[in-house]
Amino acid sequence: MVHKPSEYKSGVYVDWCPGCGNHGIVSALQMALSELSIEPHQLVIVSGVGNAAKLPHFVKANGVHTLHGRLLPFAMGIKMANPDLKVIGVGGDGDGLGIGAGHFVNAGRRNIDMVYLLHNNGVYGLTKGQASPTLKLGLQTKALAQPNINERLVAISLAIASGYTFAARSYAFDLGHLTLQRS
Ligand SMILES: Cc1ncc(C[n+]2csc(CCOP(=O)(O)OP(=O)(O)O)c2C)c(N)n1
Ligand SMILES: [Mg+2]
Repeated sequence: MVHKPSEYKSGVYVDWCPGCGNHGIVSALQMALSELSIEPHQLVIVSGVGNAAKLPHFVKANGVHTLHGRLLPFAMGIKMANPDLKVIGVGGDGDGLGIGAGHFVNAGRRNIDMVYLLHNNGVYGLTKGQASPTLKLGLQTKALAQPNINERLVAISLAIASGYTFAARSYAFDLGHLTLQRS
């Protein structure tokens, strides 16, 4: 049965700030689910902690909001125990590449059949803008006393080095590219 993208909205109030890229990502996800005709009951979305990690609340599907940085072990366990389910992990760059960096690397080694959406905004958004591992050297956010003194981690390079066999990067408001639509 085909569902319109709007039918993948959960009805939970979306409390991300106006203009935040997270809105683009959840819209693209709902468009992709519609295009692939995925039934909400066949899907599980698993997140860690952060602004990005609120996403499972906003999508009509099964959802688990787990611990900071620990979404990948949860998601991999769900997929291995229930291979017929579609499993999507989602979280921020702090969640996935800071506290969860070890899981990020080892999930690539396993490379099981699931999707991981990493919202990369360069900051710990939920806790007001501290530098995440992907913030560029020399950038200063409101929460930093001085410009960032660390080199950034490039998520896509780490993904490829870790063994992920499909790794792609896009822009949060390029919905056509995010959903791999061709004009
Ligand atoms: C174990 C633990 N350490 C620290 C925190 C505080 N904390 C909450 S969210 C967060 C980082 C969020 O950044 P990111 O994952 O990039 O998500 P964003 O808010 O930018 O989408 C931190 C450090 C926590 N909740 N749990
Ligand atoms: Mg972030």
